[in-house]
Formats: sequence, C-alpha cells, structure tokens
Amino acid sequence: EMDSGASWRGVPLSEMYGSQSPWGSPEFSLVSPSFNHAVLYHVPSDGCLAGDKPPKPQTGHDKWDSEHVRMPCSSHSLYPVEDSNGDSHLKKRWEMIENALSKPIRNSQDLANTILSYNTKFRNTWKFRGLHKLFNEYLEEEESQYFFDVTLPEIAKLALALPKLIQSPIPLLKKQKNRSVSLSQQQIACLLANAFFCTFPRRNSTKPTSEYNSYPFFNFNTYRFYEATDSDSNLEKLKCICHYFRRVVTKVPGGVVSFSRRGVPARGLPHWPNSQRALASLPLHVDASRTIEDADALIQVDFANKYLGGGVLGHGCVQEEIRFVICPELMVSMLFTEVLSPNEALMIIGAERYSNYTGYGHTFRWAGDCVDLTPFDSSGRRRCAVLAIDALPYSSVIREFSRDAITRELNKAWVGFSFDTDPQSERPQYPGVATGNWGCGAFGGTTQLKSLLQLMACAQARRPMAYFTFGDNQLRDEIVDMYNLLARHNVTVGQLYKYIVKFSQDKDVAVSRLHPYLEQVVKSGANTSPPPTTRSAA
Ligand code: AR6
Repeated sequence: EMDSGASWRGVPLSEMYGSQSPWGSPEFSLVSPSFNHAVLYHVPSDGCLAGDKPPKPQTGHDKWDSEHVRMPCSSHSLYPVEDSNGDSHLKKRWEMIENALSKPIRNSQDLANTILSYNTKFRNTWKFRGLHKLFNEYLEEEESQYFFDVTLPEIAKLALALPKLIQSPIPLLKKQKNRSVSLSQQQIACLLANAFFCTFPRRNSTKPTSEYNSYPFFNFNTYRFYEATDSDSNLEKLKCICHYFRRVVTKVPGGVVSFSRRGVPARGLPHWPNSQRALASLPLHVDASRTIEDADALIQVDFANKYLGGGVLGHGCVQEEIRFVICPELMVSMLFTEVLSPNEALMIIGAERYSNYTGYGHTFRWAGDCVDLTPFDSSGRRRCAVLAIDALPYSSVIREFSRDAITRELNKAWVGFSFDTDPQSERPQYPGVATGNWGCGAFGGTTQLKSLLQLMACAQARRPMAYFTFGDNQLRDEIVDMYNLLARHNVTVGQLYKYIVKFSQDKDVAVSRLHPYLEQVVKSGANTSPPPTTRSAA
C-alpha cells in the first residue's frame, strides 16, 4: 500500500473518511432551528437547501440586550454628536452610517473619513496608515482604482442592506452554553462588510471594563488592522479580505454556515488514567508535505486562540490567521463567540475558501483566487468542517509537561474531536481529524507530546487521525514509529497517560526527550500480549 516516494506514511487518506471517496463519509447533524440553534434564514419545510441560491432571511425583532449581538442598525444604537453650539446630543447611529456610506468614497482618505464620521472618538488615534499604504503604494494603481470604483461601492451597499438581510436577533455564543448559530453566506458577507466599515456598536473599546471584553475584536480597526505598515504580511491579509469582497459582491454565494459551541462539564470528561481504549485502534495517516486546509472532508483543526481569530485583525499571520483570511466567513465567529474555556471548542461547518496563498508568517502572500469545489451537504453547507481548539501558550516545558497541563490539553482536544459522535457506539466515527503541530508554533509547545496527546484524544473520540507535520519528515517518521510501537504492545490511552505523567516526574523534561523514554518504558512493560483490535500503521 505504501509508496516510499510519497510524502505520507501510515494508511492512505481514504481510510480517514470511512470510504474511498471523501464525500462518501457521513454528514454532520443537519441544521434544524431549535431553542439552542438560532437559524437566521428561512429553512424550507423539508429542511433541505442546495446551496445554489441565498435563502431568505428569517423574520424577527431586534433585541438590544446582553444575550444578543448589538446590531449597528438597531434603533437603540445612539451616538453623541456635537452641534454647532458645542452641545452634545444623541443621534441614531445607523442614520449617521447610512449617510456616510451613501456618499462617494474615492480613495483611502475618504474611506478613513467615512469610518471616523461615526467613530469620532477615534479621530486622534486611528490613522489608517496601513490602509493608505495598501492603496497608495502597495497595490498597482489600477487595482486601487478598481477597488474604489467598483468593489467599494458594492461593499457599502452590502453593509447598508443589514436591516433587510438580518431581521432576527443573533444570540451570543456564551461560555458554558452549547448553542449554535447558522447564517447564510450572504448574511455573513453583510456582517463582514459592516466590520470592514467598523460599524458595530460597543466593539471598539479595548478597555478591560468594556461590555465585549470577553469577546474577540470584530470591527476591523479595533485591533489596528488598518494601521500596521511594518510587515507586508498584514497588507497581504488585507488583500485576501478585499479579494473576498470582490468575489461576494460579484456573485452572492448561496450556501449557509453553522457555528456550534461545544462544552463538556467536568463530570462528562474522560477519566484519562482509566481509559481502556487501545491507542492504535484507529488508523493513522501522517504527511509531511500537505496542509490541513487541503485535507478535504476531514475535521480540520484550527490552532486557535481562546479569543477566536487570534491576531487576524492585528499582527498575527500563522495558522489560524491565515485560515481566517483565506476563508473570511470563519471571521464572523468573532462577532458572537465568547472566549473559550478549557472545556470548550467551536465547530464551524460550511465556510468557503476564496484565496490561495504562499509563504507563512512574514513571508505570507496572497496568491490569487481559489475556486472552492467542495460539495454541499443537505443543509446547504459546504462540506468543510473547521474545529477551533486553543492550546495553552507555554514559556517553559516544565509547565507544559505538568499533569494539569497534559490533562487540560487532552480534554480540550477531546471536547472538539468528539463533536457529533455517537456516545453509545464503539465503532470508528467518521470523518477523521486533520491536525498537526497544534500549540507548537506561536504557543511554544513540544511536537512529540502534542502529537501523542492528540492521538489519545482521537482514540478516545474514536476518530481516525491525519497528522500534517508541515515539512518535517523526521517528525513524520517518529510519529509513525511511536504509533507502531504502541500498537505492537497494545498500549491503552490510560497507560500512555500514566507513562507521560511519569516521564514528567522522573526526568528533567527540559533535556530529556519523550519518545526515547516511552520506547524504553513500553518495551520493558508488561503489555506484550498480541493486540486483538489494533492495526499497524505501516
Ligand atoms: N497545516 C499544517 N500545519 C501547519 C499549518 C497548516 N496550514 N500551518 C502551520 N502549521 P501556530 P499555535 C504547523 O503557531 O502554536 C495564532 O496567533 C507549523 O509547524 O499557528 O497553536 C492563534 O491565534 C506551526 O509552527 O499554532 C493563537 O494565538 C504549527 O503548526 C496562536 O497562534 C503551529 O502553528 C496559536 O499558536
């Protein structure tokens, strides 16, 4: 089965789907409105959508309260304005926005003035240096011209269509509540157009006392997205966003996207030391050259920040930020998802990819249009599942290898991986998980540990794992060797948990390596009985 010239080891990717074709794997639970699933568009009586034309907005009434997104077009949204006598009085902010966005915006200075006209508090702080650089220096003159002549007026129209496109309230996905929100791609485009123009009320403050302080930033400039000039990667991120708008104003996408928050209370979490599940009871695929976002039909892990999106609207340009700018619909999660707790994850099903890219970090570049051919499920969502789980940032390996930290990461991964699995079933659950060096880049974690923890969480959730080592052939081979060793000795999740904890107690983790230690412990261990249910990877 294995071609030694291929970049992958283990079993073929098709075994991750449970069938030969990626699209033969089972669908996730369909979208169905309920008390814990807000569906912002009209679902036809048979529950099915084809994704070929935008569904109609669901009707409803604005809710201006702490349970829902405060909308820019709400009649309750007021803003202080000074009259010619210097007296301040409150004006309807949406009227100010409508007024500003209805005027021609010919260049980046006009755009800056437009945004400031209803965000007057930021007159002295928002300089829009990045935006000016992008349109006046970085892009070709024709590209800039095209943007202001053709695309921008359409983005403004899209933003102003908000009261028409979103009529029912958007619930906030708050901590420790398992709730979902589904929106059409058209509605998402409209919300992103509003974020582009920074129209969301109460979302510009960066003070710890602000109402939305436990939410990510969403107005594009709150975290200085329009200010940065020091790194080209930031301008390239803006290019991705502009490209997205060019696409959606040219042809409105017809699908829908759902966002599901999943938390599991402490009593529902696995008791790791006792887990009897064989580690190698599910197939493993390890690839050094492909990337997570190209693993069609699998659950694609987003190496998230607990504030979703991380630095996407700031300086960051690693896995999560890149994913969010090539698939900007993911960004709308930042509007309503409260900071993730250790026992929580967010699953996003249906987002489309709009851009290609090259490079990574400071070498990141937009590389043109991407035509996403992913088919739709019966609910009208693209069959693309992105799972946001946030590792912990580590400044010391001693912390990372502590029992608490190991348990925390296992729980976090398992909560995500077990999304939509059948708790009664002992059978493998499809599709598998596509992941990689989670927590091992910006967050400074150790790949030998994190890959094993994710393997344990996958085994516990009964999902196969596809692991992408991001160019690291040595790590690929180490992971496969370790998997085969664990399979040969029929090591359980619980045993491995204890071995890892023991490693952190017995060894100086700053200098010792985990794999050689495990190899020695497993080989000298008592579990040499032939494994009845395990399979070898290579
Ligand atoms: N496919 C597979 N592997 C990848 C990919 C990809 N597309 N991109 C990167 N890697 P990192 P973290 C590998 O640093 O450490 C963000 O700001 C590559 O080896 O993005 O969990 C978030 O918002 C890389 O070094 O994840 C958080 O704040 C490694 O995965 C923070 O970073 C880790 O990628 C999370 O940091």
